[in-house]
Amino acid sequence: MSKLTISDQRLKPIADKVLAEERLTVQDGIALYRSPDLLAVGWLANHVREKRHANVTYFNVNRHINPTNVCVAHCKLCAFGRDPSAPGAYTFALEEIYQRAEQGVREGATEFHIVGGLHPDLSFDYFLELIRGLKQRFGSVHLKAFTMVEVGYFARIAKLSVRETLLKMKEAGVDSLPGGGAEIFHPRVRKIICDHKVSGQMWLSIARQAHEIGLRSNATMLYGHVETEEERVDHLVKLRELQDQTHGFVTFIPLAFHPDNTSLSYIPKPTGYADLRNIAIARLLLDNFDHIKAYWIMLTPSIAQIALRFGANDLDGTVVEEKIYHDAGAKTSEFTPRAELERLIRAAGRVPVERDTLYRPVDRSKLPAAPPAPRADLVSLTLNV
Ligand code: V47
Repeated sequence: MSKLTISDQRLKPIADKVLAEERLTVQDGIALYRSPDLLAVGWLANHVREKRHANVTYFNVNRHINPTNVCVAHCKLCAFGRDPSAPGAYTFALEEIYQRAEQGVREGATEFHIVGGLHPDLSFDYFLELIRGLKQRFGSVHLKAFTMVEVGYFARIAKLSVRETLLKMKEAGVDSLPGGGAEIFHPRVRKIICDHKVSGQMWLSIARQAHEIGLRSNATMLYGHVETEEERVDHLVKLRELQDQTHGFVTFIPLAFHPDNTSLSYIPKPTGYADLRNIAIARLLLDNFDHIKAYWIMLTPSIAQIALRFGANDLDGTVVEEKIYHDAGAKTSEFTPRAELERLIRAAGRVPVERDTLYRPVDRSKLPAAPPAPRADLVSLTLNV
């Protein structure tokens, strides 16, 4: 590894702590955000990353499924949610979801990432049925389904406690929860960007309860809108405190705000500099998280690749179909084949390892055979009858 060169001398005491594996404080976090010396911040994050993971960089083969974009929340940050009768509103029938899932299995997916809008007319039972149906058909695929925000909404419409809701989800076949909906926990920010979502406190409480019943989850932070550096550090420290207690978070994913087609479209687009800084500071502050993910869809593959030298040790997956970022103006592809993910990782001097959702290496020779693709002639025959 190259030598650390610090041009911003205020970073020196923080560097000493990182090298001594001491926990960083809120003030350290703010200093890292304010320092112009991004390369030194990145060096320190890379040091921590290499101590934990050496050269290994994870990716997975997954498929995102968004059952509906109909949503009652009307978050200002979001370009995905629609009113039921708005142009572009959709809700998949269960059969359509199973078809998408089957295609995912044929492509080798080991994970379905399932999140959607807060639909005013679909019951909690509909979503339980969806999960049961997926588990029945594709039992070996990990179901990472429903954010804390959706769990809070299900509990409300089904008139259940959060714990009962989570237990029913687990019983139906949910294996873990994705990290979305966390945004920034501070109430000042939530009031502006996502007024009707569960509070930050509630998001954390739902995550805690999920972990307590054995459902692990991810965590995210949405940056680059109206939040201050103090509010970002507060968000990260709150996640660190909960992780100290539950050890239930698997990975942390910093998410850059994409403004197009949202009510906050006057906010400038994220910069590569901000992206790398957020990855690096997450790696440094979240000393009790094993993994920091550079989500290539949001960062672009080029920045995600550089992030592998700024603290990240995971590129996320093949994804295939992505709506939340693309509705908000993302110009990335919706799909990156595994060979390309491996190429990006190798070109950054790292060693690619395919993982499952819980970061166990995937041995493809042990996976069940994928179902055969439907024969085009038979499909058209059926449709013609
Ligand atoms: O919860 C919504 C964010 C999240 C916008 O857990 C936006 O493995 C930017 O959580 N600009 C969904 N961001 C994505 C997400 C995620 C992605 C990849 C992996 C995992 C995981 C989770 O996207 C939302 C919200 O925080 N979001 N709208 C927007 N306009």
